[in-house]
Amino acid sequence: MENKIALITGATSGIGEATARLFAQKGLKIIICGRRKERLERLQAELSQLTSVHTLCFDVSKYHEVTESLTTLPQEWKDIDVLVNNAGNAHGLEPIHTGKLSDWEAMIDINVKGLLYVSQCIIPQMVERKTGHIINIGSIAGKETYPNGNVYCASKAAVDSLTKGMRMDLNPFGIKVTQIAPGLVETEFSLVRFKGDRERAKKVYEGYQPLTAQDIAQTIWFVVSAPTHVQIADLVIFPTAQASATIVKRN
Ligand code: NDP
Ligand code: 8X3
Repeated sequence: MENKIALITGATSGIGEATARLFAQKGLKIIICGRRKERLERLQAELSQLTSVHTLCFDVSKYHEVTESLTTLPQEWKDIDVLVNNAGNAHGLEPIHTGKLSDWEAMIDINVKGLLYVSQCIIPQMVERKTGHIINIGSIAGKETYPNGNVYCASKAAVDSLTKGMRMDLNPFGIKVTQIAPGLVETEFSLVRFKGDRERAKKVYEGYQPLTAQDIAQTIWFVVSAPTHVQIADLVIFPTAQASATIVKRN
């Protein structure tokens, strides 16, 4: 894997940041993306000690920002071997009849359309080179709908479905496509979902040991470093305390 190029969306926190750190330690060249420029620059400064790091500051839900950023990559960064479609969040946790339109639009625009926009820019060179690996970060929410999860669950069900479709369409070109579907991972995820309410976010992870972003990064590395003939299609990962989208054993 050394010297391969990986592009990670949502590398400014949580799972994406942990993946960027681990890939850098393993010697991959990395393109780290996100909207928070100062975080990207800080991470670049740190990880440049280990590997080559390129930053791209754009919003995945803005088609023109995505295409502008990805079509103007310097020549030496264009041949992306590994794409980690990780950027995404939940916005709100409300019953369907009180859900906010702006939250619904954010989740569909970021989690679904954003993943498509980025993929559309990167897949053609993989097809041309007949190589590549796409890792889509789905969620248990895409496999089991839970109360008040409605639109977030639907957006992740779309990721589940798109992953299968990508694997079929890219099969003739030897491109691997993997979905990783975690359960509860303690990151900034709940802070974003609850719009900065730290107390409410903290409660999500109380009374049991949640997964960490590093746990998921290790899983992504396992998937990416599998032998060429091995394609891990779909992985669900829970903390030991979790049995389904809604069953969590808390002390
Ligand atoms: P974080 O909130 O810690 O990270 C989310 C990342 O996505 C940030 O780097 C953020 O960067 C980026 N992002 C969000 N919106 C946009 C946007 N419009 N454009 C570009 N980048 C964006 O959460 P996680 O690390 O937990 O989430 C990563 C992925 O994992 C998401 O797809 C999430 O749905 C999924 N997931 C999370 C689980 C959990 O329990 N935490 C479980 C299952 C799946 P910035 O704000 O700088 O743009
Ligand atoms: C994040 C996990 O259970 O909060 O996708 O939806 S959950």
